[in-house]
Amino acid sequence: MAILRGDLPDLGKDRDRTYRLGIMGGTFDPIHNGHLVCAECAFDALGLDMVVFMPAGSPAFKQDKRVSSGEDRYAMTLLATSDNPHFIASRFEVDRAGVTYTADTLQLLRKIYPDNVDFYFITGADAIAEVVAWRDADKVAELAHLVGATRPGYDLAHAETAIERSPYKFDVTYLEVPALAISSSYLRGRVREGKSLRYLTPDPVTGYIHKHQLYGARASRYGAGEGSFGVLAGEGRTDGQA
Ligand code: DND
Repeated sequence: MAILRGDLPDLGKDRDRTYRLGIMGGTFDPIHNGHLVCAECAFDALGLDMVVFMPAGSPAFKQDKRVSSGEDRYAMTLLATSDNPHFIASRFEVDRAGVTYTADTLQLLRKIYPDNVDFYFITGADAIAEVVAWRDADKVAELAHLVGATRPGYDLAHAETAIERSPYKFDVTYLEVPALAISSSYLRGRVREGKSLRYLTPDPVTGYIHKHQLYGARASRYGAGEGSFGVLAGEGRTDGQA
């Protein structure tokens, strides 16, 4: 299989040091400030060199759900990350055929990067308990450190028990990020109801959603309107309502 370096950051050149590459995987339907804050906190706390945001091409756990196209999710991810010098949006998973498994991604990245580049897969702490059941979880444990972002006051017992009981040796760092009870489904619901997304996701993402009529949004003739950004609830495309 040909491996495209494409849009991945060029790390590992200085053989006298170790590099830390953060990987923020997600469906990102749409990407929001929770994802961005989570990645920024991981960047700071773990001394990462870069964080690559990778929208999943065909998300493994969402085969029975409707998800916006990879192109739309990638475009929104690109818009959301474009003003941060240590964030990069990558097409690495979007361009891969078939169901997107994280273990496959990590194995391909391991072939691309020299061994002085370590991988830190960033995820919400809620998802840590599920990682043990991911396809080829042993490979995930072997190839990446995990970063589990928690909210203040979040009970880690479920995640810790799952990791302890796993036959594979996961290296997990838990990281408290500011309370952000934001989710992609919450944003989609707001769009359908004609409500503002301001302060929940970067404005260019909101603009993209309305321009491309995602999640039931309908662009007005003159673009975004005040507050509701010109959305009419319940109209327009229906994809991405998973
Ligand atoms: P999601 O569908 O949960 O992404 O997928 C997360 C990653 O797991 C993707 O890279 C998937 O390919 C991978 N995965 C999932 C299932 C199975 C397998 C792999 C497999 O290989 O078998 P979302 O867009 O919903 O969220 C992206 C990330 O952001 C998640 O880690 C989520 O927990 C986290 N997140 C937040 N973190 C902090 N504050 C918030 C958050 N909302 C979501 N408010």
